[in-house]
Amino acid sequence: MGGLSTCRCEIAVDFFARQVQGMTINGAVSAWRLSLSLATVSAAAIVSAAAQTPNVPPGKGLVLHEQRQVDRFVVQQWVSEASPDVSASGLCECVTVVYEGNRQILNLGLDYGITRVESSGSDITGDGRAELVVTKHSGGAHCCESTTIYSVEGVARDILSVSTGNCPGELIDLDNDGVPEFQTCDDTFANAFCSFAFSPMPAVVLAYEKARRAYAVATPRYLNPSARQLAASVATARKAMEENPRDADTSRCSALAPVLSLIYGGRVDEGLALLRLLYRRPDALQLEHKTMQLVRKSTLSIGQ
Ligand SMILES: [Ca+2]
Repeated sequence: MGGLSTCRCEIAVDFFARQVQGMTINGAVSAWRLSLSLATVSAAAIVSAAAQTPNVPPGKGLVLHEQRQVDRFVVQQWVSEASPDVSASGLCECVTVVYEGNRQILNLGLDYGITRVESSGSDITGDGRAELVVTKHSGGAHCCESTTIYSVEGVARDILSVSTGNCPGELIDLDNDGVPEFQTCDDTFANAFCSFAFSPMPAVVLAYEKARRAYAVATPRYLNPSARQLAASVATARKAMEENPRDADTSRCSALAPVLSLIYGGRVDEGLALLRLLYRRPDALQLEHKTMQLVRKSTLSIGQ
């Protein structure tokens, strides 16, 4: 509840500041009078702010499961009356709605998985206000996660919307410029050339681009492997291939790990040259073609 009371006070202060702007204050107004006025206005504003968020089911047969404050928003989760169980991880048959004051800005629809709504913590778009981060997970050990980031300037507008399957994503400021990047991986190659556990999942970075007012894939700018990292990754691949000389699956996926780090880093030709060097089985050409097919198809690789 700490966040709730803090935010309400901000509303109160903002409200008070707006009142002051419209008045002529002479120098005789003392500090304690100001604090007293602020306290009085705060109390009034807290009551009105609390009454602002409507308590209206977003559909038939739904009951309110949880309401919480996220930054300047109120997030309500409504659960199906017919199937009211909510697991410890948050798995439920739920509809999540988001309010800013008395205005509903998002209805995330009916979801049978886990829906999380968080604040980006810092401003991404440059309007001085944090964004809303919505993560949906289907639940279970594998698959599927999606992340949408909304900038709320009047209406909610998505600045990132990405399905990452088995790959979790996180907002992290990789270049310390105050605007977080979105780091995830590409699970396009899961089960394509070997079992899931050994499948390469190249790291991917999406960065916010001011001109496009949206996130775009920017992996080469952030995760281009250094010569040292590449040498270590190639050594690991060679070792795995030597230890499993008869296992074609292991060979394919081991070789692809450093190869894909180059390709996703924007160095496609170098990546393919490395693949030809590392993997010399009869299906080498086939592997190369299928790999590039998957790379081109993926929305998380750079355009080929
Ligand atoms: Ca913003």
